[in-house]
Amino acid sequence: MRIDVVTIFPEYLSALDVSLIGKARRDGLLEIHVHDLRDHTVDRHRTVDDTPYGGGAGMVMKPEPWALALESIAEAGRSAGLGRPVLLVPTPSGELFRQSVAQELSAADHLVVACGRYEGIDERLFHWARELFEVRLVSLGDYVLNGGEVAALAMIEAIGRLVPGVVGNPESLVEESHSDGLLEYPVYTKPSSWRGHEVPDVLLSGDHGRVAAWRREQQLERTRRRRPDLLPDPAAD
Ligand code: 6GU
Repeated sequence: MRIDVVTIFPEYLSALDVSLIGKARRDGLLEIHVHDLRDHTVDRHRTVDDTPYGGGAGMVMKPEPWALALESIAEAGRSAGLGRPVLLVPTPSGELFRQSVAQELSAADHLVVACGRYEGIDERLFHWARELFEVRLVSLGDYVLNGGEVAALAMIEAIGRLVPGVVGNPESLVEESHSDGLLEYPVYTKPSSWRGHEVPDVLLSGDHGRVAAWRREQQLERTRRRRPDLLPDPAAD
């Protein structure tokens, strides 16, 4: 998978050099390019923002530097024989980025992430971009970050780890929170007694059937307590 990230803070994305995603890049499983949006400005001050029409607080990102950056990236993908790219736009006004979205996006061969700052990007950019990209505006949740960079890191990690080969043991992708719509069961390691806290007996029993049933119960109980919104609505028929 090829991933291009466009930002005015390229150094923010240096986290993509380390850990699992860093290794996947070195192994050639993920090809990640980070671009400075200001390299696609044409004025002496390398301006990327301006005041909003209609008034209001803050600044809006100008569409033209984005169009120039995205055109050159789309062309690079086309030259490399990649399919229609997905333009992923982290924004608190997007659809919720959930595991199912990560799953869908992990099947793409070219992902382009547009990290906005300030009050956002001129809306016309997204309409223009539909010609070249499948456009998806996505939010991490109901809170506000200063820009798309931290969200982009989270999304790239969630998507990248689903690309075959990136996670060494594919079994670890099956038994984890959200993979089956429920939260993960609690986990324990040695020692079995630690500072007066014990590992549940069933996990020491060696009875795989009982362990599996207990874990399922724990998943349902945790989800009911912490995230009832994930369970089917009992009021629905
Ligand atoms: Cl994707 N972007 C920003 N700026 N803030 C957010 C977010 C995204 N998701 C939650 N808050």
